[in-house]
Amino acid sequence: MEVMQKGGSNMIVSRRKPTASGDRPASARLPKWAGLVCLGAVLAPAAWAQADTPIDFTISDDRVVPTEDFAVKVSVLGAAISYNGTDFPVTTQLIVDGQIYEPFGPLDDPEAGDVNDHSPPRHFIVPQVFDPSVSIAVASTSWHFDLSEWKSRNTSQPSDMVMVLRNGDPVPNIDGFGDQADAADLVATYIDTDTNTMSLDINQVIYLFELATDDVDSAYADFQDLVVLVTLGTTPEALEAGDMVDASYD
Ligand SMILES: [Ca+2]
Repeated sequence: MEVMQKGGSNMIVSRRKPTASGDRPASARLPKWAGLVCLGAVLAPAAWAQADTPIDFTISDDRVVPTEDFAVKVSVLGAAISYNGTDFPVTTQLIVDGQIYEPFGPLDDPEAGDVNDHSPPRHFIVPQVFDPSVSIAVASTSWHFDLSEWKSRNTSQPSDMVMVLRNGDPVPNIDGFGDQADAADLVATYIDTDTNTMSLDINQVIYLFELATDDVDSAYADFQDLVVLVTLGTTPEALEAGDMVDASYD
């Protein structure tokens, strides 16, 4: 996904970037959620009612790139990847300006870093203000039962296996594999049920990671193996003072 600025800093328009799968038939490379990634949305300027001052940012491929000084909060809203009732470990890290943050445990340790444990959402505010144009990325890895590495994603590298949700996007309509919760269940707190669209602040994005398969047409592809919310603010203190909205799911 590539987002371009148009008509000033407050207008952000997205378009789908050709991918390596571009030589496949169109019908084969457009999963049922394709419209979500294409929509990206035109963002309204600052007339947004929220606790913190909005931070302008663009999304280049899947990287969040703020256009002014910023602080960042990362929230693991949930994870759901399992087979025959056994959970696969999932680990994650935040990368800001090349610095790695692992507040929820190491990316390379499926035991100490596992966030697929049905816990309530986890939140972390990086205690630092960053310069504009520094990119933010989220990495994630799933692990097999024997604790061997399974799939890895990093939002700094565009992938069909990561979806990005912003305010106004349609709610993902993807069934969870087996008895897992649906992607929509994991983001339920951020859904406007009147319009069936995502209701996020202008300074927020949600990443939906598929960590079971590299095939978007697979039944395993349910895009809730890890769900991460990124919130930008002016300072760590401002983020701390903001509403800490928790999602809940089974
Ligand atoms: Ca799943």
